[in-house]
Amino acid sequence: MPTSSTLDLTVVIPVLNERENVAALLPRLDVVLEQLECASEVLVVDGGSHDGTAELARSLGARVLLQKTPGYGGALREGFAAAGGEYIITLDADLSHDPDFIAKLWRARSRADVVIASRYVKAGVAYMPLHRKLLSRVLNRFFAIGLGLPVRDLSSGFRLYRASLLAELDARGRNFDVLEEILVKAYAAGWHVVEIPFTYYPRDHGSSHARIFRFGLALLRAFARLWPLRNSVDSADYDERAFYSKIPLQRYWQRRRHRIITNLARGGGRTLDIGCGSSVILQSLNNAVGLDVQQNKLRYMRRYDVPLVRASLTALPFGDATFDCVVCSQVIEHVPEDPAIFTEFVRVLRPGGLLVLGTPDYATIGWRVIEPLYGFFAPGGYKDEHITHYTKASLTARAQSYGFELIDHAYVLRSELVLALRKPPRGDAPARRPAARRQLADGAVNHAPVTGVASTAPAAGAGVERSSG
Ligand SMILES: Nc1nc2c(ncn2[C@@H]2O[C@H](COP(=O)(O)OP(=O)(O)OP(=O)(O)O)[C@@H](O)[C@H]2O)c(=O)[nH]1
Ligand SMILES: [Mg+2]
Repeated sequence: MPTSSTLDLTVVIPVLNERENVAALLPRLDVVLEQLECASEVLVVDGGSHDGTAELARSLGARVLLQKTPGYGGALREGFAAAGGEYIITLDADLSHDPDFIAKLWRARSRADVVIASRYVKAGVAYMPLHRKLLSRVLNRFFAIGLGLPVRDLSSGFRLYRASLLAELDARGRNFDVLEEILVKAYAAGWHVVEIPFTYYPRDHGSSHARIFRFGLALLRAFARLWPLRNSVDSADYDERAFYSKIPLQRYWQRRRHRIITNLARGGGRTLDIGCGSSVILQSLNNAVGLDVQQNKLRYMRRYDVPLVRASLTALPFGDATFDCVVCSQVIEHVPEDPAIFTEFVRVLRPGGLLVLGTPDYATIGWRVIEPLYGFFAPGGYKDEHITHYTKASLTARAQSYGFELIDHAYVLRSELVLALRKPPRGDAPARRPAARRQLADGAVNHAPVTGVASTAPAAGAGVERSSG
């Protein structure tokens, strides 16, 4: 695990019989790093070279690590674990990765958590033998489309990482497939990935370590391993991807819900979106704060410059009457029934404020048909996570008992219900407002800043707040 240290940058170079290339690379690297004017180190990870690469690298001033586990993946993992820099740059030793490009990667570090030197974005170029290039392009497109990753060059090993990200990523791939794995896991955790154009040349000396057939098989296996993770509801950008889904029903469902909720809430003043996930709804509400218990989803949403807070819906870190509107969609069915939920809705809304509340209606034929289908096609998915079941009648009655007035309602495909509820104008005290819960809500359980992502843990009793569909 990277140590928190005084170094700004570690350059990790996996090597296997690269003596001639290392002799040319390391002196050039020294010049580049000198110009960066940061505290840096060069870490060469040797995979058992028998041409004296390790000795030469050491004599040229690099820190050399003798690799214990096999393969390029093992080399990266061991290099990451031993690196002392706040940032890590990985590059190949064979001069395909021009060390001068490091200055561009370094400059781009403020734009993202992972920066890829990319051959396949506009202005990127790859000079490679035709068959290698074809294979590389096909595999890259296959992975990008199959895994829904908005990255053109997934297999580029020339990258900059924020070291803290790698520490929690747990990459396991043995060989070059580790590169795709890191990206899938980075997206799942909500980190921001960008590509900058780069020109790639074939290796200067020595022979390739990429065994095309074996490499292809390992990649296919990696694809099968990564697919469930990429498509899990826990992946940070799940909700946003669902909005652009290629599955017509999922796309329709997401968009219909978006339309209903934003139509009800737009222009509604200061808004709190509870359980925002990475949903486009938060984006569309232009005066909204996003709140969720899942750190990775909030991390993903940082790129949109929207105020974000990590907290539980049973202990909202806001003062009384802070919001004109509260949106809470696809949340309450995921958490146990708790009086604190409505108490908190009432508390943070101003008198006369609007609550837009969405959940599946278990009294509808639509939902009773759709949910078992979900359960069949996605065992262990949403069906098992919907632990509290509401109907229009039960939810309306609950809201009314807290003083809300039902002013409108709509359905997504006659199954998912959205209620528009008005808090009484004079802020009458709700009938069932337990004193103990009030204390929890006001008691600084999760008082997080409104901007940026707070790192506080979810409050006791916090549920998993996420969107399905
Ligand atoms: N430590 C270590 N380094 C490796 C291993 N396999 C490859 N490398 C290094 O990883 C980098 C990338 O490997 P390459 O052989 O260049 O792979 P490639 O770029 O796909 O193929 P060519 O450039 O066409 O040879 C080089 O610096 C290699 O020396 C390994 O098992 N252990
Ligand atoms: Mg190479």
